[in-house]
Amino acid sequence: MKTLKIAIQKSGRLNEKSVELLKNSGFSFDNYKSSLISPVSNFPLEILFLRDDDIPEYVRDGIADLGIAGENVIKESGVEVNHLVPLGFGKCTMKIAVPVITDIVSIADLHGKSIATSYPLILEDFLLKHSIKADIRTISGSVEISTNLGLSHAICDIVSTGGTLKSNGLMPFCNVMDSEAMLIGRPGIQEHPIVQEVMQRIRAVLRAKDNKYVVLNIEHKNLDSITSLLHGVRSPTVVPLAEKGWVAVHTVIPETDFWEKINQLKSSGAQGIVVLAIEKIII
Ligand code: PRT
Ligand code: ZN
Repeated sequence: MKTLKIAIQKSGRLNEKSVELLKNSGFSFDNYKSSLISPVSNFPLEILFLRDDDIPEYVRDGIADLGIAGENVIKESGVEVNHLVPLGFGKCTMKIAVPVITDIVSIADLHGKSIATSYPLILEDFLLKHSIKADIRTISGSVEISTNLGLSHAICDIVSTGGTLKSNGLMPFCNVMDSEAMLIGRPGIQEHPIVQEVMQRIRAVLRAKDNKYVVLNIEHKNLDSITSLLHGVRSPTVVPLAEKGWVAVHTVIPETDFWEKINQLKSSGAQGIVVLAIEKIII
């Protein structure tokens, strides 16, 4: 079978998590800092290590069949690629930020102002949607110091914790877009059997991450009230215990409302609750 290529960031914020995700998905490859391409030894796939900005174009042009990049980078590239699987890491928000002391208090106040950014296309699109005419100043890095240097009235940049804004005397003003790492593919490639397999494996790892495997003991007479609380992969597994009238229940609980569910289970008589991490969930 023909080997496909997946492009991931060579170094930077998305590199480690992309490598971890692919390795957890069962793809074995070497991750030497010097290599630009690494074959997967147990699957017809090759890993290309690139700058994140190049990934959407490489995927569109067919140099890579798949890629992992931030949605912000994909949108800014203006390239048409298919968004296949949101990957849940590299989460951030692109925001417009203004100096702590400013006369910009509403979006309309951005009219006629200058805004510095490394993401001119995303900003232009946002301003157009709000019918604002502003002067977009494209700069390639250290956007957050541009207001202090008198280069612009506001900035538009990626914010994660907000620490960088704060240390530069800026405050978030409005959200432009949310972003996370995304598995992308050239249009149509998702029908390819290798891509289907890659997506199935990645989804299995992501699903597992979002859930916990839970084993608990309960008196048989309380079983109905416990099972009504559980919406696991299917109905829970119930195993009799050596002690008469007692059973063990095995189930999967989503991370999102984990503690709420555990407390409800305890209130319904669950005892000896054991929680285990899951490696993969295949449905
Ligand atoms: O070398 P290469 O071109 O591949 O990488 P890069 O330097 O262009 O990108 P990199 O590695 O910094 O980020 C890769 C991707 O991670 C981005 O495109 C986003 O999708 C995502 N991401 C998630 C972030 C952040 N969080 C983030 N906090 N990208 C950048 N930042 C920067 C931001 O630009 C700002 O300078 O962190 C600063 C703000 O952080 P806080 O925590 O202080 O708010
Ligand atoms: Zn980059």
